[in-house]
Amino acid sequence: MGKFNRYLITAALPYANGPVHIGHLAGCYIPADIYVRYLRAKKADVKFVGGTDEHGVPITIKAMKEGVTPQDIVDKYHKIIYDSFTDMGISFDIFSRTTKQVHHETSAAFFKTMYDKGLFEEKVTEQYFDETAGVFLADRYITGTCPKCGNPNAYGDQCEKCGSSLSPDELINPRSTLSNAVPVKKQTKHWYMPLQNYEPFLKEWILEGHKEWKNNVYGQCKSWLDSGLQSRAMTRDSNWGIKVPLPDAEGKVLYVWFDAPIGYISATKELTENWADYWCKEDTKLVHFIGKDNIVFHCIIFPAMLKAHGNFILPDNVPANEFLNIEGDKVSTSRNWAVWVHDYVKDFPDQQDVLRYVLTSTAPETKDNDFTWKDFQQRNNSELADIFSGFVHRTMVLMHKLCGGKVPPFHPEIKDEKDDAVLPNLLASKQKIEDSIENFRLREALAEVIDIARKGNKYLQDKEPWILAKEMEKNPELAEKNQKLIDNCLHLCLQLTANLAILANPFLPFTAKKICHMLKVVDRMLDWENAGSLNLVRVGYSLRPAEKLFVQIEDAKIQEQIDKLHAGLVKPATPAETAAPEPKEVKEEIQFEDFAKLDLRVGTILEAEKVPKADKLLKLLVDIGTEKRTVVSGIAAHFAPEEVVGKQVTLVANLAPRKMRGIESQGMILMAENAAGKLVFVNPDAAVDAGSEVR
Ligand code: B3M
Ligand code: ZN
Repeated sequence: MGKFNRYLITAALPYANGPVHIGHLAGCYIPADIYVRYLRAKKADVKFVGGTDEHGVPITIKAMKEGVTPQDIVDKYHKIIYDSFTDMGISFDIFSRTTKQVHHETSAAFFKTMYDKGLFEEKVTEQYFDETAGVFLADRYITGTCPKCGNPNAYGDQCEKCGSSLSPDELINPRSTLSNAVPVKKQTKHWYMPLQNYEPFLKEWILEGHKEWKNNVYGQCKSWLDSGLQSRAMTRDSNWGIKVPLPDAEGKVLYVWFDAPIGYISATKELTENWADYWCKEDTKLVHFIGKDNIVFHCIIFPAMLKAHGNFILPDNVPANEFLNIEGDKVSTSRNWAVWVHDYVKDFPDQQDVLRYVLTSTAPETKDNDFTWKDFQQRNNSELADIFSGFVHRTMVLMHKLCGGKVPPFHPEIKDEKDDAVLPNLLASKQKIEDSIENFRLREALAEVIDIARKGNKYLQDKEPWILAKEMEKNPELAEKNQKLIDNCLHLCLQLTANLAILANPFLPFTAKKICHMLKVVDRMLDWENAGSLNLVRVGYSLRPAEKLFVQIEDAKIQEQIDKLHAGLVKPATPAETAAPEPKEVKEEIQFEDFAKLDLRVGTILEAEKVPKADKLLKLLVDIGTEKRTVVSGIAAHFAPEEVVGKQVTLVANLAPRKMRGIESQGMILMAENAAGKLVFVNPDAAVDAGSEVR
C-alpha cells in the first residue's frame, strides 16, 4: 500500500439506455468490488464511486426508438441498473447520475476553467446535417459503410465490426440514424481540445511512468500515442446534455465523453464534504476499473483534461479487462445475445456468489474469454459445492457429531507435522492472495482461496476423524487419545473455516456472511488482519447447525438457461432475405435515343402518407429541385410513411401522369427488389442536390 493514504476507486458509468449484462459485471464491476472490499477489510480509507452515464447519443437514440423522452429512458434504466448492482453485492459508496445538478455544475465549471486558460481551439467546420430532422449528425447519429472493412453499419465514431475509430467524414454512403436521410454538409462551431499538445506529457507519464500497467492497457495507450493524437471536439450540437457554459453557445452541449468521467468527481462531491482530499492530494491512489472499449478515454483524454485543468491528481492505474463472450459468440445487445443480470438474480435467487465466483475465475483479464453455462455448472459443482462448501460442511457436521456442537480444544502435546503445516500454509496463501489482489490478478487470488479449502479437505481426509470415532466405539481404551486427535483435527478445521470466510469475503461476500452466522461470530471478524490467526473461534463456544454454502446445480436448470439464451436471440435476416434475386434475362436491345427519352431525376421525399383504403400505396411529395411532385407509389407494405421522409430517390420525371385511387401520380420512383421481395430505393451513393439528373 506504501505511499498512499487513501483510495478512490471508480467503475465505469454504464449508459442508462439498457440493463446490464454479465459482461459488464465481469469487465469491471466485480473486479472493482473485490478490490474495494479487500481495501475496506484492510481498514484503508477508501471510497467506491459509480453511477449512470445519462447523456450522449445512445440515450437520445433509445428515446427516439421508444417514442419517449430521454429523461424517461434514463429514469427507467438508472433504476434497473442500480438494482442489478445492489442485488449482486456491488458495494458502491455512491451510485449517482450524470443528470444531477451537482454534475452539471461540476462539468460546466471544469469546461469553463479550461476555456479561461485558453486551452480550447474554436473551429467552424462543415459537418453532416440531417435536413429532415434538423440536427447535426455526430457519433452514433450517423451510419455508413466502414472504409476499413466494408461493414455497411459502421457508426460515425466507430466501426463495431473491425473496431476502427472513425469520424463521420470517413464513412462511405453516410446516412442519418434518425431519418435514414442522406445528410448534407453544414457549418457549425465547436470547441476542440488539441490533444497533440499533451502528447509529450502522456508519453512520459504512461510510457515511462506506468510500465506496471496491464499489458493490454499499456499496449493500447502506446499504439494511440505512437500514431499521434489530434484535436478532438469536446462539444456537440444537441439539446440533451450539459449546456456549454459560454454566451454564444446556443444548442451546444458538452461531448458526453467530456462530462462522463467528470462524473466520478461529481459523485465524490455528492458523497463527502472531503471530496477534495480524494481528488487533489497526491497521496490518494485513484484507480479506474473499466472495460477495454473505454481505455483511450480513461488513459488519454481524461488524464489530458485533468492535467489541463490543473487541480486534480491522475489515475495511478486503469486495470481494464477485455471482453467476455457468451457461449462462443460476442455479446450483442441488439441481437439479445446476453445474460442479463436482472434475469440471473430472478432465476438463481440467493446464488449471487456463484456468478461472482464464475465471472471472477473466468474473467477476461488478459484476453477475451468465454462464458458458457456448462462451465458455470461445472465450476459451481466441483469448485464451490464439492471443494469449498464440502470442506466447511464436513467440518461443521463432524464437529456437531464428534465434539458435541462446540469448538473443541487443541492439545499441543499430541500434535503432528500435518497439524504443524496448517499455519504456515495458511500464511503463505494469505500472502499470495494479497499480492495477487494488489496487482489486479483476481483469478489467481481466488484460485488460491479455493486451494485453502482443497488443502483443508486433504487434511481432513488424512486425519480421518470418523475412523478415530469408530475405533473408540469398539475399543474404549482408545477413547481419551482418539478424542484428543479428533479435537485437534476439528479445532484446526474450524479455524481454517473462519480464515476462509475472511479470505473469500472480497470475492464471495454473501458466503462469508453465512460462515460468520454459522460460527456465531460478528462481521468484524472479517477484518483482513485476522486472517492467519488460529484463534478466531473460541474453544467451548457452541455453534449453529451445519448449512450448505453451495449446492449442486442440475443439468435441467442449466439447459433451461441455454434454451432461454437461444430463444431470446433476435435472428439476423435469413439467407433468403439477403440472397441475390434469381437473375432475369436481359430485355431486348434499345438504342441510345430510346434511353435519352427518359428524364431521370434525383428527388427528396418531403412528405409521405398512406392512401386511404389502399394497403399498398403511399402518397409522396417529392422535391425535384424545380418543382414538387405528388407521386403515388406501391411501397406501403415495405415502408412506414415516417421511414421514407428525407430519403433521396430516383424519379422518372417525364412519365405521363396517371390517376391512382383518384390521386394524380406525377412520376414513378425506381426501386430494386431482393429475392425475398423486399423493395429498396435506388439512390445516389452520396447526397446530391434535389433535381440532379441521372444519366
Ligand atoms: N458510458 C461507455 C460504456 O458504458 C460509457 C462509460 C463512461 S465511464 C466515464 O461503456
Ligand atoms: Zn470496419
